[in-house]
Amino acid sequence: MRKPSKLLFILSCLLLIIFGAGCGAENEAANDPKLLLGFSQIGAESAWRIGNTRDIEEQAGNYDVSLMLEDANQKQENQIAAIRRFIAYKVDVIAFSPIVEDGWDNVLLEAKNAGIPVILVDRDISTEKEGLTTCVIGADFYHEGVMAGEYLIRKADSLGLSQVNIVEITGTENSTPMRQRQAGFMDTIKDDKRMRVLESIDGDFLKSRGAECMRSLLESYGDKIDVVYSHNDEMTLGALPEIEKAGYVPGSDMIIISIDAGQKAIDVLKEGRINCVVECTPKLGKELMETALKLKAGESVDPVIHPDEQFFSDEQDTGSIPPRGY
Ligand code: GYE
Repeated sequence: MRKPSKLLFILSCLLLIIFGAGCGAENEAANDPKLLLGFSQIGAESAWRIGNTRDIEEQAGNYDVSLMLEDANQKQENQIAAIRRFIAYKVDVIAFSPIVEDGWDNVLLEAKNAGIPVILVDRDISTEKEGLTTCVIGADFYHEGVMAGEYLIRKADSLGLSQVNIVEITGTENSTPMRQRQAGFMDTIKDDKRMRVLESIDGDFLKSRGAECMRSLLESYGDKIDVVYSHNDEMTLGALPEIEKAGYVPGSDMIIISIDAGQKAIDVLKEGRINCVVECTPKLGKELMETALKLKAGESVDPVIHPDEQFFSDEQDTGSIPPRGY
């Protein structure tokens, strides 16, 4: 009696070890994400940015990517500190949206020395050094500026204007969208003799700054202003009430051109108080996850990935524009 029960005990232990270990491995696989991604977001300055963060979180879930998300509260030093934490944590891939273009060399060299690939999301950097980043996933901001300029030329033609006085409210100084949206627009209108830029003023992509800038532009130029070209919806939405308070009707007394095409600006376009909104999609999460997974697998990736973008304007039936989702 004693021998068989001991044998049974040993057999049960063996079975437990074999199956137990098997189950453990399965559980581990189920809980083990495919990749650990550190992402430093700029902040929450606009509907665009909030939509971008939401999309990245959703897509991380869809692709089984474990996301370490850090919000830099609009400060470059916070982004640099976040990247250092990602390096210390030994994430598989680092991604970040650089608030400005300069000043990243040191921290990116640290990431490179740690062997962690870096993806730029939304905005680009400027550097003399080779191989600090793998790719940039973001809009073609130059083309957005071109679309805004081309719209203005068509609008001036259709209204038969002989002189067009423009004020420009720009995004964060030294950021890629600010530089490129300005360059694309200016290059497009520069040979048109009717166009004159009265002033470009820094609105930092913020609604409150958009209002302040517009107040100061109205004080300086008043009814000389024919066109307000604003680098994002938030600043445009800040500027519009100021224009109205000063007694002008935006959309007819002044041509209003904006960028982003979030839902609020599209609603105002439908009311006729904005004339043109160039699209900039915040939905970069899918490309980000796919690119990060490729990098982890040691595959090569495209150095520049631009989403397709369009524009919306009073030249079309604005009633049929579908919901924007941000
Ligand atoms: O247009 C603006 C945001 O970098 C494209 O940043 C982005 C810009 C966007 O705050 O609304």
